[in-house]
Amino acid sequence: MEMTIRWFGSKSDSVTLEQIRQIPGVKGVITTLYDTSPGEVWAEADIRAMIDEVETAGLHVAGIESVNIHDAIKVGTPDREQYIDNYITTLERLGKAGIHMVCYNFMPVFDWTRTELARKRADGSTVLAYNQAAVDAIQPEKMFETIGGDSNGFVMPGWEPERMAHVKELFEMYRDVDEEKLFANLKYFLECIMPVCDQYDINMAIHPDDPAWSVFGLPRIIVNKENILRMMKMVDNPHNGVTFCSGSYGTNPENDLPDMIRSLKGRIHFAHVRNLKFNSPTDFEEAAHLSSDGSFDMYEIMKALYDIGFDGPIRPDHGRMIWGETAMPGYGLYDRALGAAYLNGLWEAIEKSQTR
Ligand SMILES: [Mn+2]
Repeated sequence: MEMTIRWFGSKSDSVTLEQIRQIPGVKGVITTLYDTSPGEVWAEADIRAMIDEVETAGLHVAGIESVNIHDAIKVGTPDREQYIDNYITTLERLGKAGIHMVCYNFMPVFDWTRTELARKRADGSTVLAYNQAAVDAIQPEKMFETIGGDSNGFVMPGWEPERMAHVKELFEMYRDVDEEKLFANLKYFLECIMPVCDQYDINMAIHPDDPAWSVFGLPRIIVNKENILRMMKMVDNPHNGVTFCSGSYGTNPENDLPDMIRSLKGRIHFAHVRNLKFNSPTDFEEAAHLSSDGSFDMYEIMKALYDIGFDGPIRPDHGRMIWGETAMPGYGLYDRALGAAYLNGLWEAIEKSQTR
């Protein structure tokens, strides 16, 4: 595996490349072009500039998170052809520039959903949290005010104001899309892009839906072992793979995370590893990465990744906000650096216990 950190670009991130470079064991960043909208073709010059900026700082771009999918593709409207062509052109340009991993998701309307961005924990740190009763009590369009209004002035990925201004229209677009339709549209999209992925050896890594169940009545399909294996089989190409995100699949305690990892040997192209603390089956908060701070056994998760021979980029995921830092919720420097160091430590111990 290769330890990486997500970076939101010099215009949007409070964390600098120089700081990332000083985290032990981190040589790669996961980034994207933040000025593009879903459906747009990425300009070659912009891709080059992004790579050059990262390389000038002594790091490299280990993958893209994300190249977002236009709603026309998810809904399956006639204009999806144009958007798929655009996506293929972007992949071709990324491949030519030496990028081999692209993360994306297939969630309708909302990306990840949380009900609090700064829940205070006993140690004074703040974390993102989710409470089902709070989601049930809120109108979908009000959700944006919760997420957008409490983010320390940062624009949260997936919750861009331009997008949320159209939330009612988006719901209307998805009115006739059920789970089967969403699966069919995902299959159609993947079959169209696999040739360019084969040509440039680009690993597509679908991010699970977060939380891993339907919210606001919208269909969600990338939620459990059964569905993800169905997706792997329906387009049975090694370039059709997954981002294994422990914090997203783990929102459903019925998901056995190490077992899921083992069932996806050869198809995990990217890993997000973090811990959650469940206060009840319908209320959880993000914890420190350390196993004992939350509900997951992080050793077993890393061991499963080791056992399947995982060699892609991995990153600590959302961190707590600690030590007085002001940053995008979940994406401060300090706790993610602690997470990277901890995951590197687990990996070294697992590796040495296997080979000595
Ligand atoms: Mn994730």
